[in-house]
Amino acid sequence: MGDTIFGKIIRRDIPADIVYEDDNVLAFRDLNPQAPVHVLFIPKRAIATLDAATDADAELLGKLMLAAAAYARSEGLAEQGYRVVMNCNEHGGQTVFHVHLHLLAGRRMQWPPG
Ligand code: D5M
Repeated sequence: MGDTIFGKIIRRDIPADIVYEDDNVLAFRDLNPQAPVHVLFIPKRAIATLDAATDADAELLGKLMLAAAAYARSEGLAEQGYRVVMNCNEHGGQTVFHVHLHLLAGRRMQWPPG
């Protein structure tokens, strides 16, 4: 599995605005925010895409979701609500091939997404 820009962020080779970290998950602000709050949650152990995930990744992906939910709650975002998105491969809009969960909040989201 190739390294990505997110691997460099995990290793602190390049800077990022890190807002949350635990043993399994790192979260930092998106460089190109699409909402007033736009944070990316990534597993420290890289999985290229959701399509590449296996049963062995179930716990880690669950932790990713729960970390995003806990962060949203701790930042007071949960009551008004938020959106989490995971893009997969080209038509899904994935550009960085290290699984990541987008947490978007601070405005009313539209549906369907573009
Ligand atoms: O989302 C990839 C996201 O990653 C996209 O919203 C930009 C963001 N990005 C790319 N490089 C960086 C760095 N260095 N810091 C913070 N955010 C970054 P995708 O779902 O793959 O399209």
